[in-house]
Amino acid sequence: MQIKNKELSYLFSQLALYFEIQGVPFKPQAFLKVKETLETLKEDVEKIYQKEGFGGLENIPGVGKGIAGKIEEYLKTGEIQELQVYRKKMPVNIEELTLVEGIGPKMIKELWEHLKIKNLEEFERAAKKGKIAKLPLFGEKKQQNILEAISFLKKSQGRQLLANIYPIAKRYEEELKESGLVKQAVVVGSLRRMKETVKDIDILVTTKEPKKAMDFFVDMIPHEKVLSKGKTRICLQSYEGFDVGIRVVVQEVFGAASWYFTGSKEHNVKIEALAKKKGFTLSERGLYKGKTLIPCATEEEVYKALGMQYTEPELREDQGEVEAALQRNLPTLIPYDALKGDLQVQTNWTDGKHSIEEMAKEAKKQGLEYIVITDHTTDLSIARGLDEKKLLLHAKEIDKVQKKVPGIKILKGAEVNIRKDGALDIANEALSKLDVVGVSVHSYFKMSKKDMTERIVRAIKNPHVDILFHPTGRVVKKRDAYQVDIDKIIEVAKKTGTVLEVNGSSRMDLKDVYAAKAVQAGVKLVIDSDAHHKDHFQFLKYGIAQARRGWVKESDVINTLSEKQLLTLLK
Ligand code: DGT
Ligand code: ZN
Repeated sequence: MQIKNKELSYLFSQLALYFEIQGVPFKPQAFLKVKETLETLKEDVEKIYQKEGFGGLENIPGVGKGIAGKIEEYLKTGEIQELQVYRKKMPVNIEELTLVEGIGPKMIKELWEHLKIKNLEEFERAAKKGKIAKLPLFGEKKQQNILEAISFLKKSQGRQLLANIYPIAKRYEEELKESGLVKQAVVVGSLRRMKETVKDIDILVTTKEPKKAMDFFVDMIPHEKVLSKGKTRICLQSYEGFDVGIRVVVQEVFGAASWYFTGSKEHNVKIEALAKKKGFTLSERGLYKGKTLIPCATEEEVYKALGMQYTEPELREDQGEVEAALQRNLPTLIPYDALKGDLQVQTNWTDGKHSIEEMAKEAKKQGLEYIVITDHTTDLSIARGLDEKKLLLHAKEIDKVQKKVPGIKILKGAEVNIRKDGALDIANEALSKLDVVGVSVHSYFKMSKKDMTERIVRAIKNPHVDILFHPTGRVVKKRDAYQVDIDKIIEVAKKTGTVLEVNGSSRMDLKDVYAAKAVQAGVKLVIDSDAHHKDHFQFLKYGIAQARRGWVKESDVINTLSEKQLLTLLK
């Protein structure tokens, strides 16, 4: 990527935050749009400007006169004056503060105006002293929640959410391959295993021209600084704060090296011991019998030499996969292209960004055969949840859109709230008219384990309920799961034929190990994107990844079925 594009996209995200805080309408969205465009733009804005002038900038999608002016200003002066003014007036690390669960722009403004709070540390200190509770938008309970949220945030700092780092890593991998300088390039480490959070990006390449390839790499990656540099390895600290490294190896050891750097460490340790037992030594330097290198250009050859089945990266966590691979007993994991539908999609009827029609069209474009529109219901007032009457209008609208968008089936559903006592916020009569009913917890997260479990059990025993959405309520890097007896939920789901969701958005809930438990108990799963925006259908792959990490097969997942088969199977 191009460094100026990267810097500008960061500045526009900053502007968006400041404008949002000031309550300026529309502009924040426009700035965010440009930020996204710049992030993926192949050409360098600086070159565009040099070649085509101001008009060239205006030709970039989403860039009008005003924004083109800001880009020009930055290219000429290295600054955007308007942003400088904001930064002077309110020198707050807004990005950091918005990471705290439950904190929005208005609150950040209040924190600054009343207490001059600039960052997370000052926020935490003030909360500990009880100063936050006294602010109009806060209060005693909110202060307590903030302290918990901050402590949670601190624990996960330094790790990136898979969905945020995966596209970046894949782009680097692609650009390296396209450069013509490398023979092979593969992202390794926890990213390749598709772990829910990832510390760094590591890329392994084979090349005849290590020096050239590494220079290209340094040019390609917008970085703060070079952390380390050797003949075959270089590590940079990226603009976003995480490390990106590249390592060059020779063809004959690519199999062993990519195996080694993919990990996990626990998986590696076990395999290394096994190799030793069989008279080999295996490390990042290759597979050896005595002093003789056994050339392995692929990981398949490494596993084969050890008398094992090839083990998919998602399984390499020492969760029994080594033993299973020795017995040729590994499951065939659900493929990344296996989903035919998405059973959790929100629209602008509640808290989604786009209309039913826009979401349906996009889903079709993504190759899905059906989607279920599952807008929120009554109790979720921040999302303007639908009541029984509005659900009927919603259904009518779906019928109308269905006529306009052929080639994808739009099913009727809802994301129904489970109340404190386990009752639902929509009457059974109305539920019976929907194709798919999903339920979820959106309130009273802090109940005892026993009460929460009973609450959910009561809800899924309702004969109209098909799916329990995001069963443990966590949001990765934001919020821990609520206290719940997952084994009990699985047991009742099995009895009632309730499907459990693996949510591909930042919830990643069920998480890998729970998904494994569920399918072992014979419970069916659904993998959803939980899309609130057209771009969110891509989250399906992260959901599939978590399912694969939980040893899930295609036959365990109901949205691999055709629409007809699916509807027959549901309660
Ligand atoms: P991360 O970075 O925390 O998200 O997780 P990983 O798995 O990417 O860990 P990282 O980057 O520290 O190391 C990359 C791989 O290198 C790791 O997955 C396995 C391998 N590795 C690192 N340390 C050791 C070790 O002490 N023994 C063995 N056998 N392998 C190791
Ligand atoms: Zn790593």
